Formats: sequence, structure tokens, C-alpha cells
Amino acid sequence: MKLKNTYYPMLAGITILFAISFLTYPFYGCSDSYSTEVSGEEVAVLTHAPYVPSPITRNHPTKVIVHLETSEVVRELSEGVEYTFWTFGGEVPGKFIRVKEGDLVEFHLHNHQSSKMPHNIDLHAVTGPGGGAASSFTAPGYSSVFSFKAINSGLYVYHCATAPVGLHIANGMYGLILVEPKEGLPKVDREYYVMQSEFYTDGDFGVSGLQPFNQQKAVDERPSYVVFNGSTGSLVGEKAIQAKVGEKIRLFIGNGGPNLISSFHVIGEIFDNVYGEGGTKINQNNVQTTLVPAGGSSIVEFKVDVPGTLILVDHSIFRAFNKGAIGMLKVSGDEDLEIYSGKQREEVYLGSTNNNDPGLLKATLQSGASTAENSNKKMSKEELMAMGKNLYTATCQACHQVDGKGLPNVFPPLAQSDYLKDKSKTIKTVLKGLSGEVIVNGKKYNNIMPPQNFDDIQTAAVLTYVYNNFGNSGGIISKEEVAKNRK
Ligand code: HEC
Ligand SMILES: [Cu+2]
Repeated sequence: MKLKNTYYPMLAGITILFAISFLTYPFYGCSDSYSTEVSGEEVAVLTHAPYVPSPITRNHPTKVIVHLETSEVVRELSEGVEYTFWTFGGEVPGKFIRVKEGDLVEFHLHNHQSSKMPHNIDLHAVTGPGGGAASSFTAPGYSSVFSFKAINSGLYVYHCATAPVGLHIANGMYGLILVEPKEGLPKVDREYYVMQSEFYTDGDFGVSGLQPFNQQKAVDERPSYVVFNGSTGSLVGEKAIQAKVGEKIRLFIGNGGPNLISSFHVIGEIFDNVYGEGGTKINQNNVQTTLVPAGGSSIVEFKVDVPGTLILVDHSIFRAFNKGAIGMLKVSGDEDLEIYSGKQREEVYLGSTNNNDPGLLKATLQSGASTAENSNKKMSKEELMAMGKNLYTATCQACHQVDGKGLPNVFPPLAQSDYLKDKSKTIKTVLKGLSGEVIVNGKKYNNIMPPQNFDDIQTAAVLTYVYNNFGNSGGIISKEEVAKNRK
């Protein structure tokens, strides 16, 4: 009798267990059941952005030993602009850490002996005081060790939380830790790590030299730079991330802040899946722009269907084009003309608005458009310059910038550009546009400048303006010279 009483609940228990594993089996999509017991030990392999450690294939939690070193280093924030970054792993953002739900993480935080500051680490994946910060305060030349169990899966930001916290974060101390759910994430072809953040420098965007941190700008939330992966060109040109047509891509996106929220968008692509705020559930399909909070993350997945360069931006768009928040994903492979045709034709369009609309006339005049009067009379250099200035402001400036210095890797400079030595080539560039590879002052560009719909006098005016500004050689481009190059 007694025996029966004890066996009965056990049997019931076994039945329930069986039912649970049967129910969950199809969702996990793998035949190996996941053990919950921690066994074995391994040392985590960490990666620098934009790379991500490989998916974890083991079917049991383990003890994972993580070694991460803080150091203070001078590196380029932008072309010709240096900054003293405080880092996790020698670069910004910090190294990517990948563990699995249920893992027991033994964390070794090392502070390089050359550091001037103590540092610690707050991992948002940790359940416990300060996310680990309370146990990891580490002076230069020391190490701290603490352990935590990765109870919750998800994509988490980690950062330094040593006072003054704002300063440690503003100087680059953040990164991502992925706690894979025990069933793993769905298989994709490529995974990349992209982390946005801002920098508050004394000099405005592009001012060269070693730039100190500016406390007032940080408090006012007025950054000079908003970047992906720690510098303006980190995902541009030869450093662009790559994919092939037909592949599924997963981006682990983080935002170190310290202040701004990112409206993360990929120009020319739609996110098939979004794991909102870096949680483990796909909570949206077919998303154009996903919000990434400061100190937060997002995971997006998409299939690339056609070749070309996709542009990663913060869609708070002046950050992208004027503060650096721009990156590239280059997709190679065969065209699919049904999904995207490319330009099919170009034809003359005469406009549907009334050409006598006073607003239209005013805008035309203001933009420096030539009039019949102008194109017949001989204009003085001053008149050319005035007209050219209007034209430059209304068109060229959008790409080549107010100071004529262009944007690194995207728009070449007109300021002291060696390209301008060849006047005929320069005139043709404005008349006919320019595309394909071009080298300006030793730097490679491969972009498109559309032809400018200017007549001879306008072209002469804007180029005279360019030649007499931005530290260029001076001189006059005459409308006769333009006419000769038009053909
Ligand atoms: C929509 C953006 C855009 C606009 C507007 C634009 N450009 Fe460009 N420009 C470019 C790009 C991009 C290139 C480089 C093309 C390449 O990579 O093949 C370029 C190249 C040039 C070059 C040769 C390279 C160099 O830097 O010296 C000149 C000269 C030039 N542009 C002048 C002008 C002038 C003058 C205007 C205004 C009338 C203008 N551009 C308007 C984008 C633009
Ligand atoms: Cu720190």
C-alpha cells in the first residue's frame, strides 16, 4: 500500500514530462533535447565588429569563461580626426560575446596597466546588482572575476558603469552580449554586428586633430558625430559588409548612446523579421525602420533579392549624411529584373505646374538660373561669382558640402581637388555627370553624380565660384569655354 502511494505521483510526473517534451519538440525543430544541467567548460571566442561568433551548437549549458580587457587607445574617429577611446577589447564597440541560455558565465574583466581610469562592466544580461558592475570595479593593472547565470535569453548591451558613467560610455565603453535561446536562433547565411553611438568632440564634424571630449555638448545632447561601429567610415567602401543574392542576413544592432535613440533603416531593403528591442520573439514582419533605444538593441533579418549596395542609416537623416551614421551592405549576384528593373527610360518632361506661378519664378531666380539677358551679355567676375554662389548653395552643396570638403568615401572634395586641374574634364563633369571609379587627391570614390541641367552661363558661373573658393586656384571659366566642351 505504501509503495503504491509513492509510485503514483512519480508515474504522473513522468507522463507530464513526456507530454511537455512532445509538445515542445516541433517548435525546437531539433531532435536532441536540451539538457538543463551545466556540464563542461569552455573559453568564449569574442569578435570585433562587424563580426559575430558562430552559433552555439551544443545541446546543454556549460561553464563559459569570458576574458575581456579594457584599454584606452587613440584611434581615428573620422578621416584626420582622432579621439582617445576607452574600450572593451581595444576597439569601439566592445567585442561581441555569445553564450547560451542557462550557461554559467565566469567573467574576467582585465584592466590594462596603461589605463588611467578604473573600469567595470554592467551587462544587461545579468540578474544581480549593477548587472555585474557592483563586483567588477577594476583598477589599472588588475583583474576582477565574477560569475552569473544567463537566465534570460536575448540580445543585451553591456557598458562601463564607473563614475562618471556618462563619460565612460561617451568615450566608447559598450558592446553586445547575445544569450542564445536554448533552441538556438533560426539558421541564416550571414550574421553581422552593428552598433551605433555618438561622440561629443570640441570640434564640429570634420575638424581635424586629436579631439577632446566636450561635456557641455554631451549634456545638451548635441553630438558632432553619430556613427556605426566607432568611426565614420567603418562600414563604407572596402569595409562594407558583404552578401550574395538569395542569402538570409541577420543584423545584431546595438545602440550605445549615450543619449540618442536610433531609427535604424536599410535603404533598399525591408526587414522580414524584427525581434523588437532585442528580445527573443519575432514581433513584427515587413518593417522599414526599427527603433533602437539608447542602451538597447534590435535583431533584424532579411533576405537579399537583388544585387547592389544597401545603405545602413539612422533615418534621423542629418545624422547619416552630416554626422557619419552611414554604412554599406554590398550584395553581389544576378539581377532579378522583375523585383527591380533599374531605369527603364528617360524622357523630357515639361512640367504640369503653371510656369508663371510666382513661387516658381522666385525660386528659379533665387537658384541663380540664367535669364536671356544674362546669357547674352558679358558678365563680370563679380556677377559670375554671385550667380555661382546661388547655384552652388542650391545644388552642389547638398553633396559636396558647404565647405566643399565632401563626405569621406561618398562625395569627393571640391576643396583643393586635384581633379580641378583639368578644366575641360571638370566642365564635362558638371554638364554630363560622373560615375564609376574616380580618384580625387589619392582617394578612391565610386558613386554617381547626376548631370546638372545647367546652361553655359550657369556652368561658367558655378565653376568660377568653385575655382575661387575652398582654397582653390582662382581664375575664370567663361561661357565660351563651357560651350566648347558641350558638343
Ligand atoms: C547628388 C550629389 C551631387 C551633386 C548635387 C553634385 N555632385 Fe559633384 N560629384 C558627386 C559625386 C558622387 C562625385 C564622384 C562621382 C564618382 O564617384 O564617379 C562628384 C564629382 C564631382 C567632381 C569631380 C571630382 C572632384 O571632387 O573634383 C566635380 C568637379 C564636381 N563633382 C562638381 C560638382 C558641382 C560644381 C556641382 C554643382 C553644380 C556638383 N558637383 C553637384 C556628387 C554630386
Ligand atoms: Cu570605464
